[in-house]
Amino acid sequence: MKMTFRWYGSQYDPIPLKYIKQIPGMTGVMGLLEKPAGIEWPEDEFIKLKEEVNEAGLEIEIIESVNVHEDIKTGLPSRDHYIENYIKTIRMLAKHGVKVIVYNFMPVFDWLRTDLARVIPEDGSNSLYFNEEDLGEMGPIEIVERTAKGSGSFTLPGWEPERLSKLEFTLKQYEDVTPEDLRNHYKYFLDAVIPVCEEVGVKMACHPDDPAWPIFGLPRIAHSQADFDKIVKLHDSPANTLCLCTGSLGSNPENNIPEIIRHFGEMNRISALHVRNVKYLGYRHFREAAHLSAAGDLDMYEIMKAIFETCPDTYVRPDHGRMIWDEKGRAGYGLFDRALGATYLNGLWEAIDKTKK
Ligand code: DNO
Repeated sequence: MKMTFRWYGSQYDPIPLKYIKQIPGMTGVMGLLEKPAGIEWPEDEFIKLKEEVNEAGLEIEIIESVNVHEDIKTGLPSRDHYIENYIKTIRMLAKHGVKVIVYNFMPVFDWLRTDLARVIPEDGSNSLYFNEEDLGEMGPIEIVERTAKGSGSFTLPGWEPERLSKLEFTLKQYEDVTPEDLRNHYKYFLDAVIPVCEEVGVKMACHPDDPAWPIFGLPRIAHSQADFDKIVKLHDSPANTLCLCTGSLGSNPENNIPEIIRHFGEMNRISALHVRNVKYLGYRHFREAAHLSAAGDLDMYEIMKAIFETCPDTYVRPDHGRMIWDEKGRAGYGLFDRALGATYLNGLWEAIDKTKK
C-alpha cells in the first residue's frame, strides 16, 4: 500500500506540501490539474506540478479527476475529438511516471451532497451530508447553486464552473440516454483508451457513483458489485480497473464493502482506494463520519484487512475529512481530519501486518 493525499496544486490548495509530508507514512499525492473535461492536459503545467511535489519529498504516481467529457458519455459524434485529447493526456502522464489515472463515468455530476457542512451534534465538527428528501424539494439547478454558495471560494471536485455553466444544456443531453446506452458509450471510450494504457503502462481506475444510486432520473451505472462486474468486462484488460471508494459505494448499506474489495482485489482490478467512513441516518440519508470504525457504520478494520489480503500494492488515500479544530478549507479536503484518518489507517495496516507475522 502507498498512502497518499489528494492535493490540488499550490495555486488552489491552501495546504502546503510540507504539511502533507509531515503526516507519518505519507508517500505522495493523488494530484490533479484543475482542467475542464475534454481538454488535453498541458505538459508544462504537469511538469511544474511534479517538480513541486518531488521537491517536497513526495511522489506523484497517481492522478485524479481526468474528467471525461459529457459528449463521450452521451455518445455524440464530437466524442472522438475528446477521446483523442484524453489519449494525449494519458500518454503525457505516462511519460512523466504516472501509473494510475482515476476518473468517473457519472453523468453531469461527480458527487452530490445536500449540505457541505452539517454540524455533528456530538462534537461540534461538521461534515458533508446527504438527504434524498431535500433533493425532492430542490431540483438540480437549485442544488448546484446551493452547493456553490456553500463551498466558499473553492472549486469542488466535479463541480468546476465550466461544467456548471452548461448545466441545463447538459441535463437535456441525457433525456434519451438509458443506462444501457451509457454502458455502450462507456465501452466505446474504453475500447479507445485501454489499448493505449496497456501500451504505456498506465491503469485507468473508475470511481463509483456517489451517492450509490441514480439521482434526478439520470442514468448511473457504477454503484454496485454487479455494475462493476459489467464494467471490468466492457473491455477486459488488467488496465481496466476500479478506484474503490468505500464512502461512495458505502452510502448504500446494501453494498458490503469488504466483500466488494475482496471480489475485485482477487481479480487484480483495484488500483486505487479512497477510504472513509459513513454514518447512516435513514433511507438515502447519511453523513460522512470520522475514519474510526466506531464513528460510523463501516468496519474499517475489515476494509483494511480485505485490502491487505487481496490488493496490498494499491494506492490508498484517506478520503473526505470532517472540518475540525476550526479549520477553514475546501469541504471534505481539510488537513486535520484527513491526517488523522491516514494515521489511523496506517495503524490498522501495521496491526494487520504484525498479526499475520
Ligand atoms: C470526490 C472525489 C471525486 C473523484 C472523481 C474521480 O471527493 O473522490 O471527485 O476524484 O470522481 O474522477
